[in-house]
Amino acid sequence: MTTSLIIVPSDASDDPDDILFFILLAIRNPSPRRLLSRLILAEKPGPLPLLGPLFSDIVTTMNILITGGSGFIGSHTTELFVKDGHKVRVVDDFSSGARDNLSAVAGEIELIDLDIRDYAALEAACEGIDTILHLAAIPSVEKSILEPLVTHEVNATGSLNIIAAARRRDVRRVILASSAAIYGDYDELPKTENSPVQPISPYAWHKLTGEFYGKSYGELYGIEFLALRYFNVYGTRQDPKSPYSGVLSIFIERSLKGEPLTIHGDGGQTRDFIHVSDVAKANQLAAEAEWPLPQIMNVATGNETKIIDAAGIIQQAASNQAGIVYDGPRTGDIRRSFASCDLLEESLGYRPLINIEHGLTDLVAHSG
Ligand code: UD2
Repeated sequence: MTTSLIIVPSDASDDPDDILFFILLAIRNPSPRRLLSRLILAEKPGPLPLLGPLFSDIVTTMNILITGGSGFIGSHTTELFVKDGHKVRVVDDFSSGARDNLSAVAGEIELIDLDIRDYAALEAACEGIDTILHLAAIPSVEKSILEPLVTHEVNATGSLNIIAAARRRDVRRVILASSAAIYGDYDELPKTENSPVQPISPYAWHKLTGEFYGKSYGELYGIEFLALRYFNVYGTRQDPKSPYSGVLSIFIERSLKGEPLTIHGDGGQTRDFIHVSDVAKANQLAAEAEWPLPQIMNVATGNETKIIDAAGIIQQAASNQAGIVYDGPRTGDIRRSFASCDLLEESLGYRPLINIEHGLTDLVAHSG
């Protein structure tokens, strides 16, 4: 890991109140990055002027391996790390991702075409890496029900491969992309990291298995392990083509074609929809934050949105008058889902920024 010091020019504010404010925040927030995000959250007039002649941003660059880096969440996250000056190695087998998703950073990353089931190749790819962000998976509940063995191999054994390879190659930190699916149908709301886990699909078991392996390796070998439980992620590059794609990507595609939207059930079911750029930011902060951190964190907004309301926002943004067709509810559909994201805020100093109206309107505008 490389650490460099950047000195802020001394023409910044030397107001004693600002300097005192900065020192107090610095004491409470030993991580410079966390400090900066706190400064932004505090709505003071921009972080740099506050630092004054005292200086101070310590920028730490790392060698990060992102599995599934060409996918929907992976490619947005990869772009963010590159933008921030980190050295990124992407491992992907392009089973659901695409090289095109990485076109903006193609010359700036190392890209290795491999399947995470190939342990030897994976271990070699971990050489010289500080942190792994493990996003590669077959992220489909339905596929895990239809093909439990192959999805187990990729999602569960694949995660163990990552953690075992990290240990062999002295990788300091492993971050696993986990899922709200782990909470299953338990009706406590909002879901906190202490809510009981009740997997009701092979996919949820795969993710929970990865969490347990990670925790064990943390205890046995001192690997800094954390699992981020993503809720319903949406944004550009999400594939709308399968019937099991995220509801918002399906609604946007149909709206742009002027087709009616199909709602399963009465549309009163809710989800905690989080924009992919907020997820990418949470990934980045989790990689950069100082240890210790909680081992499990929800990545969500804390807001619940009815499916019928999301449909309305999309139809309006796309000027789609084709209406809604109601279909029977999906078997096993969860009625309400939203998360507490207090732990995310306390630990990483971050609260997702993009609200659903803005996120969807913008997405429709960019999907045309
Ligand atoms: C999400 C994940 C799933 C699993 C699950 C765990 C996605 C795409 N799916 O399923 O992999 O992790 O959470 O709890 O992230 N709907 C419609 N019309 C449509 C499509 C969907 O009404 O054309 C409804 C669907 O019945 C559900 C809601 O929209 O009530 C959200 O569906 P989803 O598939 O986007 O997400 P979810 O939470 O069911």
